[in-house]
Amino acid sequence: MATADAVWQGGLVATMAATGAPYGMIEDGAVAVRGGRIAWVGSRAELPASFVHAETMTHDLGGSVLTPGLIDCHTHLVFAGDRSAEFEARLGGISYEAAARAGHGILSTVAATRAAGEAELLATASSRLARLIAEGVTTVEIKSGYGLTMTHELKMLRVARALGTATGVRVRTSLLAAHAVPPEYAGRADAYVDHIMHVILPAAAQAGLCDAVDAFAETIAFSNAQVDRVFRAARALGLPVKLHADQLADGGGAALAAAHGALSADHLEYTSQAGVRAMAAAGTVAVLLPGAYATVGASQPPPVAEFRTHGVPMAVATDANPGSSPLLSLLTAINLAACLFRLTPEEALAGVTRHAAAALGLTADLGTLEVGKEADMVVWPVRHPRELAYWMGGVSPEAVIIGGKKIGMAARFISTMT
Ligand code: DI6
Ligand code: FE
Repeated sequence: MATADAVWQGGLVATMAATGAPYGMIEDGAVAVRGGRIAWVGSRAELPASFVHAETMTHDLGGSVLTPGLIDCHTHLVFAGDRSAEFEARLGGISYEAAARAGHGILSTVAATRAAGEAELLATASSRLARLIAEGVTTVEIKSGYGLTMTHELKMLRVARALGTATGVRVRTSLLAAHAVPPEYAGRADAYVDHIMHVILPAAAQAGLCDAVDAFAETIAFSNAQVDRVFRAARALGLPVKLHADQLADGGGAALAAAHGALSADHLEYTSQAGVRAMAAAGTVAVLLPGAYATVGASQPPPVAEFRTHGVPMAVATDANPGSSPLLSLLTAINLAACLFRLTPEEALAGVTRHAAAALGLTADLGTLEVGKEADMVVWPVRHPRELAYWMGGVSPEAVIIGGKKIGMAARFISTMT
């Protein structure tokens, strides 16, 4: 049996694996890491002595909680401009849809993002990403969708990739060219969809810049028939799809996503029973976005009880974006999911670990602390994992580990380093 590079032990290990134990929990657990992956996980008393040699770095958790790295599976982190005035106006009574129709909304961010250079976008998105990382996020999905031309969509996706290189965080990109009809195609949505299918999508795929294709199915955005065309083109290129669905009304978006075998359908406040059933049959993950729900002042929560009944996995994400969800805290997202959508703290934490990995198609490598997976882990200064959904702000990791390497570190861990 080979030696471990590092062992983390002496705390509560919340593996988040579906073992039957709450949180997949192991009291006084140990995780052995080799070559950036998890080589062994279990009760500390049972850790085979053969794993620990003179070169093995041993970290004492000191009673803290170890979880998988958090995964934010739905963000729009790359954008320019500021929509705080629109926020103020909406609080004054204008609806999100009315603001969008009046040309504020998404299109105002499109204008600012087109005008911004790559360096500016990288700088502003880096500081947003830093705030997610500071709360234990080790994998983040980032969408395009504020460029809406080939040049500007590819620019956004390059910035998203560069964020991964610059920070060491795992970044998955989604092409969201079907986010809004750009001004130059006003009244000609189908012609813009043709342009996505024949120009933007093939260019993004060819450049290896997108890991998935997303769309916004809504009356203020694209019809189901238009989304269907985009998704067919995506799948013809071998790209998985996902959908912003049923956020403002039941448009049958969940069923449309399921019909395409989508990785996820996101928002889902108005999803019908038929939509839930279709998602269950297709294995499509429900991504719940309580930041958007709260910010747009929605009143109908997503059908959480139906998702439970039908076994649809629920993920939770920030939807970080300048309009409907200016939320840069994944821990706040899980608190909101618990308070507003009545997820249990365990469901909420599974929503940013195991099920978020599934929403990105990364189950084989991420989302739980199990042998063979990447050693992406977070040490938390709490006594029980339920506290991660309980506190409203203020919890910071003691250490963040990506692929076995520490990227954030409290003093007591630094002192154990050789
Ligand atoms: N759903 C959202 O919540 C965001 N986009 C989307 O499709 C909103 C984006 C924005 O308002 O800028
Ligand atoms: Fe979104």
